[in-house]
Amino acid sequence: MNEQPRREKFFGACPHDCPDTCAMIYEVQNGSLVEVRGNKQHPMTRGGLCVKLKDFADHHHNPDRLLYPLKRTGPKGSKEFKRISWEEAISEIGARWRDIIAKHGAQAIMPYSYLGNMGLVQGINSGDPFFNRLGTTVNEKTFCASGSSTAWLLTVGPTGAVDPESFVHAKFIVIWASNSISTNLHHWPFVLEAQKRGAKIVVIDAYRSRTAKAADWHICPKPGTDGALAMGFINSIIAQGLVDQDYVDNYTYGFPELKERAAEFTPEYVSRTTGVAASDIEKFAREFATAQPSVIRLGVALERSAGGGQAIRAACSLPALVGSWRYVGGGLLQMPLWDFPIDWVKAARPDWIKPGTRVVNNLRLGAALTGEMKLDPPIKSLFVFCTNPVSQAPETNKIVEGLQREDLFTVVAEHFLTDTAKYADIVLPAAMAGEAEDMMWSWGHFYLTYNQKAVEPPGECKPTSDLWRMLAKEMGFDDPVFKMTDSELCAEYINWTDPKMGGIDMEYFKNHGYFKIDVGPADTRTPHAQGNFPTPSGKVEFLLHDAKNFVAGPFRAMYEGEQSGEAVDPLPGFVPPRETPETNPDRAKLYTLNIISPKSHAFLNSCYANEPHKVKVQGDQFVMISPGDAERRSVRDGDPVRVYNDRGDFEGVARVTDDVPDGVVVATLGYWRSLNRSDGSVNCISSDAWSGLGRAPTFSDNLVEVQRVN
Ligand SMILES: Nc1nc2c(c(=O)[nH]1)N[C@H]1C(S)=C(S)[C@@H](COP(=O)(O)OP(=O)(O)OC[C@H]3O[C@@H](n4cnc5c(=O)[nH]c(N)nc54)[C@H](O)[C@@H]3O)O[C@H]1N2
Ligand SMILES: Nc1nc2c(c(=O)[nH]1)N[C@H]1C(S)=C(S)[C@@H](COP(=O)(O)OP(=O)(O)OC[C@H]3O[C@@H](n4cnc5c(=O)[nH]c(N)nc54)[C@H](O)[C@@H]3O)O[C@H]1N2
Ligand SMILES: [Mo]
Repeated sequence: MNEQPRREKFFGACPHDCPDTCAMIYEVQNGSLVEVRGNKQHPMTRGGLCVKLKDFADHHHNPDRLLYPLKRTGPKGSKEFKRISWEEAISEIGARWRDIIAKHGAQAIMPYSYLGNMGLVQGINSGDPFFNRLGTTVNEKTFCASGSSTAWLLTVGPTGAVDPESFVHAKFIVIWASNSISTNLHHWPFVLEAQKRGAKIVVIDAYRSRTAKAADWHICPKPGTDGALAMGFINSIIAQGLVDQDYVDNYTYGFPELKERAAEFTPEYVSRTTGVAASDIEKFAREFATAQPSVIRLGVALERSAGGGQAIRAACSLPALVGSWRYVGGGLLQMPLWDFPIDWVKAARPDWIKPGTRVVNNLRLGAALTGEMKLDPPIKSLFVFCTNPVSQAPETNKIVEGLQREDLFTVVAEHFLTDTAKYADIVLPAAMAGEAEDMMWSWGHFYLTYNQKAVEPPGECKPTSDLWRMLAKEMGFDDPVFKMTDSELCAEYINWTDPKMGGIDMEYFKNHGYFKIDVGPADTRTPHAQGNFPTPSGKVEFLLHDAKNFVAGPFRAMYEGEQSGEAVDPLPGFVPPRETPETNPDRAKLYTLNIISPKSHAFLNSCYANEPHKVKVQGDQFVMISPGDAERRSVRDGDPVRVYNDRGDFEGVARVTDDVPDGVVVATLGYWRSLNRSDGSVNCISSDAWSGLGRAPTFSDNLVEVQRVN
């Protein structure tokens, strides 16, 4: 009688910017998404969802969601909008752009996107074909892993390297600047399994994070000094006679030069620079070399200071030096992404960029919009999707100033009226993951994961892919890519004939939901036991073989020409952070504390930070400070504090704790400034300076001062 209609099930893929890319199941009843579960069949993500995703259906039903296109009626940032139709929205965008192009050229228009959605069809690069065809400014996207990737490519080339599932075989696991329990949760059981089998877990982190607390050994260098630490490890390995000379002779390039460089990094010097005891440096070197297989999981955060890239090159040299690559589970894990058979050229159409088109980096948005960069033509229109720069990009006060320009025509496609969307002239309501078909790659494992459309989007929300179809029509482009369906696009971007695809086709995804690309079995795989590194020399390049020729294959276009203007050091080494009491004493007279701003446990970047039940788990914006530093400022636990430097300020609640060393404060990322105390969040204080490699951000390289708010 009161029989419930049957629940339909669809395959899902978590769309978030996270290494885990969980396989999920959407459950639908009467056309409504009622539950989202992890897919238990999946060998890596195993049916568990994190604190962010465990009520993902509610996220879809959040009453604050944007449901209709909006047009601004009040001053910029006032949140005064009126509802308009999609036809009006698209034709207004078309009209404004035609006018801008006539007066200033298409480069006065700039897209701005990031990994709010990682999907090949709905995510970060989905707009590239359209904007490249239109001839806009190219937005260089180096928020994350660009410094790490540059260092990786220079040293070991585009290899997926160690399978995260092979970690169970490791005996010495180093998690370097990654808070895995919060940011890579589904890798943690593999680490624990290794520990159960006798492995030692070492976390190298600038404060006692959740993951550091769970480790066997926490090594705590001063922020941004990891380059010195890694070079110190190299020196100590050599000094203690622990080099695997056979591996080094056959599969590495430039050992004599590395040895000479490393000799400068005596235990005493490294200890003074990093704050890590000389005895710990020697002990680490000994154990890393002898407790084989040893493996390093490189966190993205390692790149976030002036010397980040150089530090990563040094860290990437360690396993080759001691021959870890010989063993199953030994070596390095950065991003398995490099092995994915995806046709990035088809997905992003870099071949449509006209020669001479200018590039504006996403970390310099404030400088670009305010005129500080003196762009000619200036940016007259900004099109933002899948990112929230007012929360996530550095020097946010400058960005807000730029977004308030009356002559800037800003369009934002979003789920919510974020700190960025509120400054838009036109807001476009975006579909969520369960509402659009997509194909997800991963930067934390070797699975491609298919996301089926489970339900219709609510209101008038549209998937991102529809934007490019509508805008292409409006601008008169009839290239085939703008007429393809989402299903066709999913299939289009995969190189099905690559042996790693194992001969499968789209039907396989429709029946199974995910596929592990064929890189060999995790229990026997040793990808670099005999070298075979995809570098110019085929070896691990301690010394650059040919700096101009460092990227093989399809990634060449992405990394060609290190554009920072600085020559690349032929060897790894230590570049000191820009902002510390030791390296910038004048600045340190005003601001004495190094701030680090890692990820929040219960938010995904700024996603979910507007949802009260997630803020309840995460806590209000807090500032962790050592007992000594707190006492010197008359700050007690729970006091409201202001954190400031010359770039801006934000407020939070003090957490006095010896989890942070003296001289360091920690404030996690993602809080919306409009929901925080005093309209500020952590990126108000961070610098838009690049680190040395890959134009990476320097979020861990900022001095601030903290004062109690009365
Ligand atoms: N819960 C949650 N998960 C996430 C995200 C999120 O916002 N929330 N974001 C996703 C994204 S985009 C990314 S890139 C990944 C990032 O994942 P992680 O690489 O884990 O990034 P973070 O949490 O920023 O930083 C990790 C650790 O590095 C430490 N650290 C910072 N600077 C330094 C330094 O100079 N030296 C050393 N040794 N340690 C340092 C921090 O204290 C922190 O504990 O996480 C993804 N997963
Ligand atoms: N201080 C400091 N700053 C940092 C970092 C740090 O560690 N410290 N980390 C940096 C890193 S690693 C990263 S990756 C960046 C991340 O920065 P962002 O990529 O800007 O991350 P989010 O805040 O998650 O913003 C994504 C936005 O996209 C929206 N969105 C999600 N899916 C879709 C969709 O399908 N369509 C549309 N139109 N919108 C969608 C979401 O609602 C959200 O508002 O932040 C960087 N900023
Ligand atoms: Mo990231």
